[in-house]
Amino acid sequence: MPDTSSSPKPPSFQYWNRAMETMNRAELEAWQLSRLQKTLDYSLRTPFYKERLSGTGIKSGNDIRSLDDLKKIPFTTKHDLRDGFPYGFLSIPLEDVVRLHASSGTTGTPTTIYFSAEDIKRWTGFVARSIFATGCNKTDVFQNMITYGLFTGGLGFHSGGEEVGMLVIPSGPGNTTRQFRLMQDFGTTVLHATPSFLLHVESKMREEGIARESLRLRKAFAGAEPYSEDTRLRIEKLLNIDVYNSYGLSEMNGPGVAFECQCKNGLHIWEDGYIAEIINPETLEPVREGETGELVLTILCREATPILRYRTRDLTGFIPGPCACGRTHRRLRRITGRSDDMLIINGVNVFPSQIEEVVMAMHQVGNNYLIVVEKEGSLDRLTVKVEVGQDIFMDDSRLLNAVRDKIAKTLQASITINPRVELHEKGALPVSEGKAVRVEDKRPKDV
Ligand code: DLL
Repeated sequence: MPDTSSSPKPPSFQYWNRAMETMNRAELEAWQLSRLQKTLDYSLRTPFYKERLSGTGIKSGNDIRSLDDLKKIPFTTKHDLRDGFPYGFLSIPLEDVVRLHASSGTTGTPTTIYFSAEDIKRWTGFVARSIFATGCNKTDVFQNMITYGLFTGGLGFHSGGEEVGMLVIPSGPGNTTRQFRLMQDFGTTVLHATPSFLLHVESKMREEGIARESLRLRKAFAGAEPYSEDTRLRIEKLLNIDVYNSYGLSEMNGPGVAFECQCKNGLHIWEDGYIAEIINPETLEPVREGETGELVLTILCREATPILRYRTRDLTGFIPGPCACGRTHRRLRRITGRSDDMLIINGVNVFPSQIEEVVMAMHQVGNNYLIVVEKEGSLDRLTVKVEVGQDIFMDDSRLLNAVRDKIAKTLQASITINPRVELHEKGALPVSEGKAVRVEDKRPKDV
């Protein structure tokens, strides 16, 4: 149940579970240690960890005496999860499992996560807490425009929304005309989607002549893929709503791992459910506080599939200092991308997020873009395809040339590579209902 009793703070800083969300550091760490010990006990029942931990001297949770001992535990990778398919990470009898989620990734073998009934309850609690931290409550009408099914986004937010007491519309993604109809018929106040789908919704709204005033929208949760601060500001301005960054991954349940509160200054990682470390992906040593590195997570809130020190590949860092909302759980900076999504173009390292930062900050650019890398002879060729903004007409060639030039120059200043820039009409670039595919790397794989 939410705790809104005698709050000395403005009502916007409402807590779902005040005791857990504002615990002091010592209490939080004591909680983490005891949960870690339990999680280790569960993990030692899985075929995978039985073997992985065999050389470490860890025979039970009690062999971990302090959080510092965490470093005795080896990392777990996506590769390990795939190797353990289907039951290598299962720690309870199958008859006690009530649900599974899976992510297929690109290589085919899925990674599968199992949940007990208690696991589902705990996960739902974290999603409800996240939703509540953004100022939503039971009076909201919540349209969940993200994929349901094996993907965790749909059902995770669905249950969390119900737990908060919101009216949940399980619309799933796609069919924008139907989405607008639902928003109008039921007075939707809160949306959930990938940021790219929210941008698509906004373009379609204009195209279909839906008046913003005919909708009661006030907030949106956007996540499941990286996006820049400029993209957030663009969605907020165009749709006239508050957008909150939502981070999670299927290996750690799904959404509800880290979420922005109303201060919108970093994502609180729910440290009573997860231990977060940030490491240098090359040396595997912890980075200095505040530095960017790879996020490593240990789940503390799941018995059926314990996963220890999981290398997420996601790049972020801790934001030092307390948050004005009063929550004590540390904040992560916006996740800019993954250590494995870096492109090497003629020897220069380029993150797709650097390109997004540039193009989404330019008002001449519309809501969609695509990065294409190809071989031209022995060299790599980078093309950035962008949709033009609404105030630009495709028959004004002088203006188009000037816009193309400006984008190319600004990009070159940021990434030090001279890209080819192509301008496309609104709606001409591919749109995905789920996670956007922003990069097409067409170079032969063995080069
Ligand atoms: O995307 C879970 C989720 C559903 C999160 C709905 C938020 C909302 P996966 O499909 O396993 O799970 O993908 C997880 O997506 O490791 C990141 O690389 C990326 N990702 C997720 N949220 C964010 C975000 C879900 N807010 C992978 N910012 C993660 C940047 C994100 N990247």
